[in-house]
Amino acid sequence: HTDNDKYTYESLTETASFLRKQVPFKPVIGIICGSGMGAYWNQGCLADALDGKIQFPYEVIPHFPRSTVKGHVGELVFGYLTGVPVVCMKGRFHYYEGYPLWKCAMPVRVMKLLGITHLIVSNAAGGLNPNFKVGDIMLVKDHINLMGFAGNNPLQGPNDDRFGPRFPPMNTAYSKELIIEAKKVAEELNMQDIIHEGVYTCLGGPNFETVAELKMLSMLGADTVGMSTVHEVITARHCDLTVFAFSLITNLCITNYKTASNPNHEEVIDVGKMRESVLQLFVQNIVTVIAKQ
Ligand code: R1P
Repeated sequence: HTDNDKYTYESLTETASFLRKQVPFKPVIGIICGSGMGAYWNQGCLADALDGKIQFPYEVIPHFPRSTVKGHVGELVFGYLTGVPVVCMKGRFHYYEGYPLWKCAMPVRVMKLLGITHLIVSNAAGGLNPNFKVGDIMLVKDHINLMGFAGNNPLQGPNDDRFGPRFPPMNTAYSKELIIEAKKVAEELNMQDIIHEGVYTCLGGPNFETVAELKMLSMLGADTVGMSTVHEVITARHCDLTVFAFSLITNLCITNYKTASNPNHEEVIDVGKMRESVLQLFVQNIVTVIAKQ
């Protein structure tokens, strides 16, 4: 995984100028739509709801990886959300697809070069916290970079100071201010009963976790577990983007040996569909708040 020297500032600038030439406005917010935000089905993704859409399938964008998740429509979609110019990733790249972490996260740098100042990251995750129910939303206040513990990090390799510093801090990764604002938005939408705050952790996947692994994660203080987000957020903070992230709880983690039911990707999609409209409204209102700042 050392070919990240091909993804230099210059080559990502080429990607950004390819896009800039075809989009007549500058996005101010980037939104990563994962499994919880409709990225895995054709209709109902937040990206489809943008006004004045301009879409780029990932395969036409220079230097971009391609989505390999089944039924996954991989596109970068530019448009306006409640009048605010945004760029949405409809579908993301995962480590389990065979991409190294820096490549999974490279679209974040492209969005930065395009001019975004804020990144909204959504994911579908398993709920470890016993107070969480399926369909609840957890605002991410922190993460545990488990793959980082094992020496795997999207920022590995030569550092380019034009993106950010060699040793970026991560203790303030998730904007406290935006968490406060998101809670206000949730109250306005009468969603306060399904909103929590907590710690996300990412494993490499693609298999779901064993009982012993989930018990361990729970002991470590993780509230949700998934297979994304952490490397995107590290890359975003490295280049000084303000980050807001949330998990849609699509299944409850099984931490005993008596339960025979298996977690599966279908339930992840079903819960995403169930929360489709409310989550779109939630993100839309947060975008409005950010744009007013
Ligand atoms: C598993 O069902 C998929 O759902 C989550 C996991 O990371 C995995 O990709 O998706 P997102 O994190 O992309 O939302």
